[in-house]
Amino acid sequence: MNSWAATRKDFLRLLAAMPMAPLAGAQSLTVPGKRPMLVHNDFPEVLESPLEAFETWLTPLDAFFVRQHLPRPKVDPGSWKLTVDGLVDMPLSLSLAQLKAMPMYTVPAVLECTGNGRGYFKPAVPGLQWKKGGMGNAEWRGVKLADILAQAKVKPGAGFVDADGADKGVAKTPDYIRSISLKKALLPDTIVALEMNGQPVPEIHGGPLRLVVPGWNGANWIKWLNKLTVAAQMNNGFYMNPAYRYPKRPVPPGTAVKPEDLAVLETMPVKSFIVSPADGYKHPSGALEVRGIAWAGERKIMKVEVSTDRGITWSTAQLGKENFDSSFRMFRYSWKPSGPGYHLLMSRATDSKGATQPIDAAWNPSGYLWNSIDRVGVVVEG
Ligand SMILES: Nc1nc2c(c(=O)[nH]1)N[C@H]1C(S)=C(S)[C@@H](COP(=O)(O)O)O[C@H]1N2
Ligand SMILES: [Mo]
Repeated sequence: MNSWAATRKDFLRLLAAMPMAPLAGAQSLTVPGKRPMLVHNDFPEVLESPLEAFETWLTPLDAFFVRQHLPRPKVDPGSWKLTVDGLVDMPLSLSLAQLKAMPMYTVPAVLECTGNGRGYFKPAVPGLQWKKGGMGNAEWRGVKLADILAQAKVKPGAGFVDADGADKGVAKTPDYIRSISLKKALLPDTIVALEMNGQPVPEIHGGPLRLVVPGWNGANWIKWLNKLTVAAQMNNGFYMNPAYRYPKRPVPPGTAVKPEDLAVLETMPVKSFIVSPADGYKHPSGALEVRGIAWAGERKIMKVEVSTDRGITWSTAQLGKENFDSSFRMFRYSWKPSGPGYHLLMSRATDSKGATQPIDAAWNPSGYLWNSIDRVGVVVEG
């Protein structure tokens, strides 16, 4: 519909407006292949999932969130190549057909934007004002990155794999490249995905090829993957430094942090959401089922508790049967309201390392890793 020149002009206008002001309530918009989403930007697309997307263990593709820094590249699966170079004995250039001929693995995993929940930090942090829906759980299928690296024969001294997608830098926004440690790259769940929930990875989610880095922040999950470079040192481009860094020690809310006091982010924290009832729900009377989801970076969920008395007492919720590292765990709790009026429902998850959610996530200058205990208000009418 738009010519490139027109869309590029929009993009430059958007860049000029950065850092973005908090949206006074994102609007709904229909994008091809998507149900109405909360729109933070229409170009490049930044779309947040509505809460009902989390009623199921796998997040439906038409409701899965989207986050792009740059305009989407042109994609031609027939001529797609994934090159592997750098500290390797056998540089590779693999077609999709060659990748499909390799052993394929299925990995369920949560993809979560590092800034998911940024909109809840006080004082407010500039940037996309994500609420709860900057994440989703999908079943990814593809080739182990370890198998590709084994073919390329990594040389001694390698420590990192730089991943680059086909999207290119525009104006002052640099090319989007991320480095992951060779240790993470070689884990069996780190895959180069061709499928998402049983379909070819949709273009908007990085099809035909995207990196899946379970438990690590979404920034690492490179879309339209076409280049891997094995290196001794971590890439030091804009998206590794200063972007996606977190204070080495807690800082007073609202303060600046020196670059040398920031460290690269890797795993995501333990987190839970009440999906139903929705905040503001009016309940006629009687028992009410509280349902939600929990997940915990690279770990499993061991326990979810619900409080209906503002955190004074906590009851254990029933956990769903799907129980994998780095994936959603559903929970449910049958609540018998003590009487009519306004009630606050809270959820708190605990992971397989014993980590649990804080009352208030630590403020940080980029608004990353928001994982406060969830709270939803309900009015019981009778
Ligand atoms: N090539 C490329 N990969 C990318 C990005 C990008 O802008 N370009 N954004 C990253 C970020 S910050 C996130 S949160 C996820 C979002 O993936 P999704 O749009 O499929 O939900 O993709 C990551 N991979
Ligand atoms: Mo992100």
